[in-house]
Amino acid sequence: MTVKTVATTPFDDQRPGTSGLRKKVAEFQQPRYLENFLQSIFDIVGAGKTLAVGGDGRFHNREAIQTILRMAAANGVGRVLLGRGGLLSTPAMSCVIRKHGASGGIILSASHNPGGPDGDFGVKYNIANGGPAPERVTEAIYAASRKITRYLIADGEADFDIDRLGSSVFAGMQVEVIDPVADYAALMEKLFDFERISQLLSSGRFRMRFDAMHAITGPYAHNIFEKRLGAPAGSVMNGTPLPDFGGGHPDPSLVNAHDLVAIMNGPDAPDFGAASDGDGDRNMILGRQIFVSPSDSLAMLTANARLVPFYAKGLAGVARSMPTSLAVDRVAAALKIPCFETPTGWKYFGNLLDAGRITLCGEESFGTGSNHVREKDGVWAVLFWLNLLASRQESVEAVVKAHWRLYGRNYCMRHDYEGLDSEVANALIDALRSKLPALKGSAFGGLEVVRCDDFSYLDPVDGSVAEHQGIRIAFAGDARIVYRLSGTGTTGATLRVYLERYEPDPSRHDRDVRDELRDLASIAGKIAEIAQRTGRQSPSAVT
Ligand code: VG1
Ligand code: CO
Repeated sequence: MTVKTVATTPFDDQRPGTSGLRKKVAEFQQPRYLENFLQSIFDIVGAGKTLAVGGDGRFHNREAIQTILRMAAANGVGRVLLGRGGLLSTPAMSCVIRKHGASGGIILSASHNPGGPDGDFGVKYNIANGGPAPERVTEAIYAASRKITRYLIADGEADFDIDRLGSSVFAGMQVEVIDPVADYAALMEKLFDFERISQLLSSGRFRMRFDAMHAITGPYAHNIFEKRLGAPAGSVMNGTPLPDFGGGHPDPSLVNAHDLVAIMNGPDAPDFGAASDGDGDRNMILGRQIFVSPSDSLAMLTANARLVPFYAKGLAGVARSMPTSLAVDRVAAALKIPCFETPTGWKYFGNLLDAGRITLCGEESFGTGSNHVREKDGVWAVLFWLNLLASRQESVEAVVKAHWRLYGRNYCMRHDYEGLDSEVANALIDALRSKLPALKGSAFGGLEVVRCDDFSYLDPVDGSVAEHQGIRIAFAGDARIVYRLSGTGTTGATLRVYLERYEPDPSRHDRDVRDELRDLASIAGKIAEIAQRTGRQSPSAVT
């Protein structure tokens, strides 16, 4: 193998966001763009003995894998574990890194962002614990990308056959092509009561529908739900991964998973519905004519964890991202276990999981997970729900309503203002920040502000601090507004406004979320001057 040293100059926009570096496909296709970022990773984390590689199969995935293999070989990586076809879901990547003791992994994905030639692409580095690199690592990679002068690549090699299972040598480096599903499915069998779930799924009394949205979870869902657990063929829909996700938006929400939602709200609806996103780490849970909000789902999994074999001994603690509703806090208090509040993004859960301080964690953005891997995990969340439904022998609706009766209901909703001018969005947040101290004590529409701050997180494990993680405004009567800017978008800025209100009264648990939060939404608009500053009268997305 000959190593070629190619001279390059920096791109100044390679700072990883909430979850890796995400850009338009066309940006990643520019000469040297992907190479620069990969070299910056190798320069910071070193070659490592074993590197796991895989992606969600989106457009440009296969080409990028060839570049990674050539650069890994040139940078002295000992061995690569590659998902067949260049495929690995994000949670499966985490599982593979941990199981095989890899020093890290490179995930090619822009997750819930659309794919295809005009869509998005992304690269994320995970560390040896299987989780996303923490901020000090991503910042070091960014710093390296700012002063890069050369990259190393193996020269004169034909493309590697990524579709053939087995071990071979490529450019002097060992490459093992592995089944992307096998290790992950084996792990799931260890966590959940597969016998019980399979009795339910093959009983004929219970029907499920899983929408893989033409993204990475198709092969996982076919294998686990249909093949291993005996759900009838057809239980998995849109199960073939496509480079453009069939033209859809692989984001499991009520809006984007419209086909599934129509089925679950239809006349002969199945008992259980679920969907996952581009890279398989998100989940949406539905019952017949009922949607389980991700914040509620985290609370309900926490409350029912003892029904699942792997969690039968109880939970060490739980964590939620700051904008996630406080529903899980109430369950944690009842269970007398700690509940941590972290900044948005899975990388902040890693230390707590590694230190054994938490067992479950989640985000309002359709993400739930546990200490079984170090990523959020869509198929895992679906199995968790199936396990608890099989154990309780109740409908989703019955489980949800019983939970609300016991703990009260946290109505919650997120308003997104997408594609804003970045300067306008930054100025809006800056203005809010400068208002903060004075806001306390003032009242809006009869609601008094009792606390407000710019969220700063002190990691209790390593003492690191993450500042400016969102503006929080808490009102008397357990209502809350949170504002933050998205760190995953690729065009302009997205303002996220999170609204939440606690309702203890069971006679008020069946109301419409939008109605219940209408007043708070208008207060949120007023405080941040959203319409004046952005010219938008309403959000572009509501979840
Ligand atoms: C969004 C979500 C966040 C999630 C992140 C990655 O980030 O809000 O909760 O961790 O996406 O999810 P942001 O910065 O745009 O709000 V995934 O499934 O796209 O990796
Ligand atoms: Co994702």
